[in-house]
Amino acid sequence: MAPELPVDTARRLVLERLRDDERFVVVSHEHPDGDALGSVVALSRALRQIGKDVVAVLDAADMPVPREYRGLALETVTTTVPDDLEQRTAVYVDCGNADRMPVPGVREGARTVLNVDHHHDNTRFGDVDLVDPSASCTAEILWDLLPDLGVEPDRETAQALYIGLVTDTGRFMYGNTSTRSHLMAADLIACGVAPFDAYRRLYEGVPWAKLALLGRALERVRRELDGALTVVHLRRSDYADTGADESETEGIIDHVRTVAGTTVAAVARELPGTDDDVRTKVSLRAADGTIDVSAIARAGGGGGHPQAAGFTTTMGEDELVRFLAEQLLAHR
Ligand SMILES: [Mn+2]
Repeated sequence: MAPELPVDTARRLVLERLRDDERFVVVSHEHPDGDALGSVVALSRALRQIGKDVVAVLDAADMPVPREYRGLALETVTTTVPDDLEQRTAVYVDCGNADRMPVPGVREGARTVLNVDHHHDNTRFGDVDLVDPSASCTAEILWDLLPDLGVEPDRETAQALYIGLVTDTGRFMYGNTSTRSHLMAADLIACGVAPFDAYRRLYEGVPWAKLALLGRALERVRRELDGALTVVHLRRSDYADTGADESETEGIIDHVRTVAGTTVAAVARELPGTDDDVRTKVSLRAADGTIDVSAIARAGGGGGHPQAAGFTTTMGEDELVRFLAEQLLAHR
C-alpha cells in the first residue's frame, strides 16, 4: 500500500503523470454507475483533447451500460485490455477498492497506477492515490484537474461530468452537495450541458418492467426494530416475473429510505446464477444520518460511503435480516 499523501500533494503528482505520460488506460469499478461511467468518459476525452493515446475499458459483463447512461459519449469505450499495457499509465476512477476491479490484470500489468476517487474507505491500491472524500463525486475531482491540464471541456465531456455530479449528489440533494458542486454545475452548463435533457435521459423513459419491479419491492418491505431497519429482499423470480433486469433495481432504495423512522434502509437482490449458488447483493443507505453504513458493509465483506454502501453475501433472507439488525444495534 502506498503512503497516504495529503490531497494537494497527490493532486500535483497525478497532474504530473497526466501531463508527462503519453499512453493511458482508463478503468472503473464493476457495475459502473453514473459517476463511474461519466468519469471514464470525461477523463478519456479530456486526455485525448491534449493529444494523449487513451484506451477506456469496461468489462464485457457491464456492457451494454444501463439505459439511462446510454446518452454518454461511450463510442470509444472498448472491452479489450490493450496489449501494450506495460507501457500505459492506468487511471482508476471512482474505484474504492481492489475487489471491485472487474477488468482483470490492469493494475498488475500497467506501468503506473493512478487511483482517483472520493470514497473515504478507498484502499489506496495505486502508485499515486488521489482520494478526496470531501468531493461529492469523482467527476468533481476530475473537473477540478481540467484547468491545470489546459482542457476546456467540450459539450460531451461536460455532459459526462454532469451525469456523475447529478447522480452521486442525488440531484443536488444529498449531504455531499456543496458550494463546489453547484459551481461545477454552473460551469458545466456554461460548457453546453442542458440540465433538462440530462434529467430526461437519467430519470424518464422508465420501462414498465422497472415500475413492476418497484411494485414487487414495495410489497416485500420488511420493517424491523420498530422500523429503524427497513429491508426489501428481491428474488430471482421477481426479475423473471416482471421482466426487469438487474440494473432496474437502482432507485428502489430511494423509496425505502424515505419512510419515517428508518435509520438503515437495505435492498437485497439475488444475483443470477445456479440454484446451489445463491449470492445476494445488498445495498445500504443511512436514512437519518446517525449510522455509518459503510461499517456494516465492511462487516459483510464490502464497503462504500458512510451514507451509501454495499456488500455481496451468501446469507439467506432471514439470516441477512438478523445480521443487519445486529449490525444496526452494534453501530448505533
Ligand atoms: Mn462516485
